[in-house]
Amino acid sequence: MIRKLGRRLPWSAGRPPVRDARPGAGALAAAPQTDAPAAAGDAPLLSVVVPTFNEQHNVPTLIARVDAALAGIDFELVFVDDSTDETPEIIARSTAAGDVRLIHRPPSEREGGLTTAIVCGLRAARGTYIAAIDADLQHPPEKLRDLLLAAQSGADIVVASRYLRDGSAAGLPGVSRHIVSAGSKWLSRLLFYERLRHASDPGSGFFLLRRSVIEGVELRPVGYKMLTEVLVRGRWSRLAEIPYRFEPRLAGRSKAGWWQGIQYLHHTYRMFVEVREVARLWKFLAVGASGVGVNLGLLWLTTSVLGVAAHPGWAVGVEGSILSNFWWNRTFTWRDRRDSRRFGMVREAVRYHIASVIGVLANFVAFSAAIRLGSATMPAGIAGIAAGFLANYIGAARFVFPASAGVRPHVAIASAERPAANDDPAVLTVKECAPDGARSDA
Ligand SMILES: Nc1nc2c(ncn2[C@@H]2O[C@H](COP(=O)(O)OP(=O)(O)O)[C@@H](O)[C@H]2O)c(=O)[nH]1
Ligand SMILES: [Mg+2]
Repeated sequence: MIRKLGRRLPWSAGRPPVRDARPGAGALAAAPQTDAPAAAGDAPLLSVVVPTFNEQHNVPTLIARVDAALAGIDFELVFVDDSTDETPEIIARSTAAGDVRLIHRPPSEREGGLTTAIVCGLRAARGTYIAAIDADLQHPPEKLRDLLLAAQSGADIVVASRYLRDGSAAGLPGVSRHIVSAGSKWLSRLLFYERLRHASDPGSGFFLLRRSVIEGVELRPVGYKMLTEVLVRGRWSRLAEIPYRFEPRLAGRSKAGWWQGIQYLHHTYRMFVEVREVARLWKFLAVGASGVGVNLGLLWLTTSVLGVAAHPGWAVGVEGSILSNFWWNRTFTWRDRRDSRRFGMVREAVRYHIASVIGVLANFVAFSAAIRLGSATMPAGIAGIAAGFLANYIGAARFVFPASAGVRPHVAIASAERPAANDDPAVLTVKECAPDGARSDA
């Protein structure tokens, strides 16, 4: 099989030339590629994207094990490297059976670290299926074949999971990493339940997807959780999971630290705000909390400042909070489903009032039932609020903003175009790896 080793030539300054390992091949920076450029139909079945940051002692074993695991499969390895050690030179000397492509990012292009490296690799990958795997052998390459088979059997995304029976997270170094891993997993699943409820390990760095899942989808991850980004923003309907044992690092040190925790929170916030069709329940809850403030504020304003009587003041407070909640839910929680036809907003507002009345009735019924069953007043009040909230939410989701009224596409679409083909597909262009959301041509 033809081997190609590409690198971004503009990034080569200041580093020793990367050499092609084939007998007689010269330094790539000096000698142009002699391999025939891959034709459109020459794309491999599988691209394996490997982010590397100072992994010189792990890369030879990784390449050998990927090679053995994928014997007989048409694949390419795409390294996205930010190393300051000998990693790129070692990759260049590889003798893998699959194509090996290397993208070495200069310091000025490394913003975002690991996840932007993976996005870069995903965008550069040419395979029908694309996998991501760490270079430190914490992810056993032997599982790649199983992941591919699961995708070929119909799954859009296949996740290698530590949290299934027969899987294990034992290789995580230290108790704190176990706590952070489990905590972030549950927070993500709770927040983005629409997309993650079936994902046992949304923080896994080891996964495989059909390229259509991310094609035309703008990816804007921060930190380490690339899979969560793909699951939340990608276009997929079938998820498969395969258990695996997360091994200790073969060599070298982890680059993860407390900073990744901050980045995780930033990333979570970004997805919460930017992705329309997730976390609706929580957005609805946040809007409801703001409504309490509006209600009490108006009550105070009318009765204490303007001298209005208590009951009219109460009515203004309640109506003001209903209208404010309606506006926020229309603008934030269900903004992709709002009815933009003539009088659409009026229709929605009327329905929202009906849903609110039903919510109050549900509150009353639950409160009365709890009292009848012998409950004290406060727990009964809480039961009433819960029932009212639920009825309100279901009413808003099904009756005020039903799915059929959606007029926007399922996910945000940025640049759907891949950059124009390069003469030599083994040499990646700067554009090809510009971070999503930061493309000049987007
Ligand atoms: N290109 C690139 N790769 C990185 C970066 N940080 C980590 N990696 C790679 O991502 C993978 C996982 O990183 P690691 O430090 O092992 O994180 P851990 O497994 O969560 O402890 C390894 O292959 C690293 O070499 C980065 O900033 N840039
Ligand atoms: Mg690791």
